[in-house]
Amino acid sequence: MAAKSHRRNKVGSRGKKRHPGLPSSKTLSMVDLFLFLLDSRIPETSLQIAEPYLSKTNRVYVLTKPDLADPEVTYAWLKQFREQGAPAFAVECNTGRGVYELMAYLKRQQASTLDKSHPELLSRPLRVMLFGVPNVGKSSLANRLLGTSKAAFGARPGLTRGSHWLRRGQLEILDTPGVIDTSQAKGDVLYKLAATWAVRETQYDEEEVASWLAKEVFGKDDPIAHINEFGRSRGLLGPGGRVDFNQASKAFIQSFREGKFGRISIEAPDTQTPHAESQGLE
Ligand SMILES: Nc1nc2c(ncn2[C@@H]2O[C@H](COP(=O)(O)OP(=O)(O)OP(=O)(O)O)[C@@H](O)[C@H]2O)c(=O)[nH]1
Ligand SMILES: [Mg+2]
Repeated sequence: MAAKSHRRNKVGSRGKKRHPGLPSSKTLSMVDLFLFLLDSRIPETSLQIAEPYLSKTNRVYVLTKPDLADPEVTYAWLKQFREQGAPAFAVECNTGRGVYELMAYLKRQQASTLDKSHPELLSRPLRVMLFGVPNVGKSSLANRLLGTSKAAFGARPGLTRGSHWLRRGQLEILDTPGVIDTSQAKGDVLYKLAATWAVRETQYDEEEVASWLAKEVFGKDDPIAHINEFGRSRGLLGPGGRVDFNQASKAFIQSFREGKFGRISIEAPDTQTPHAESQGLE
């Protein structure tokens, strides 16, 4: 009995961790391909934190929100994944850029579901599961691939509550909630997840995250002074005309999230060094 319930706690292969919000193992056994969504700004962290949940087989990487990341760094990530033998795509769900390439790949995979011994029978739909940290763009990708707006999406993490199958033609998509446990994330991992809004506001301290961004991503020696200057430029003043540091920190993070400082990759493959100055952000 214990062994059986243990088996239910695996995703896609043996020994993987399972969150209670994930689809049942029966549903998972129906999935042909796992689309593993990684935020283009932090692919390494998105991957590391989700890795314990998902099998290495039948995995396709999708770098999301590439419009917010340095295009050269995103290209380098795609190259690295492909050199490691994993199919990888960058898809901008807001505009649909890159969705054609992913769709063409899925169509080729779908064609291979044709039963070779009975070619007179129609091939069955391809079943694809979307998986990734909260707010990475899973529901937006489901909508793009299916040409609908059936999957609810929004700016805050934790919007999708349960797993849902959505279908159009020969494609079935399982949209999942962001079930990866981020509650244990600390230090740089937490700051990166917070900066890209993969965790809720209650999980981090805005002032710490903004200071980390200013220091580690923008290379500022005096991050506090930098955020104060930013706050002053935005008129975020408190009593006595002093900068409201908390409001300034929140606005600084939000500006980063919206790409107002430019297209910034926080993480790059080993061969690349992301640096705000080199991306013309100053
Ligand atoms: N800039 C940018 N924003 C995007 C892109 N794709 C999705 N978003 C935005 O990212 C936010 C999260 O999108 P969702 O599709 O709800 O993300 P999710 O992974 O389903 O989120 P949960 O269900 O909460 O885990 C929304 O505000 C989307 O508009 C993109 O390519 N570029
Ligand atoms: Mg969602």
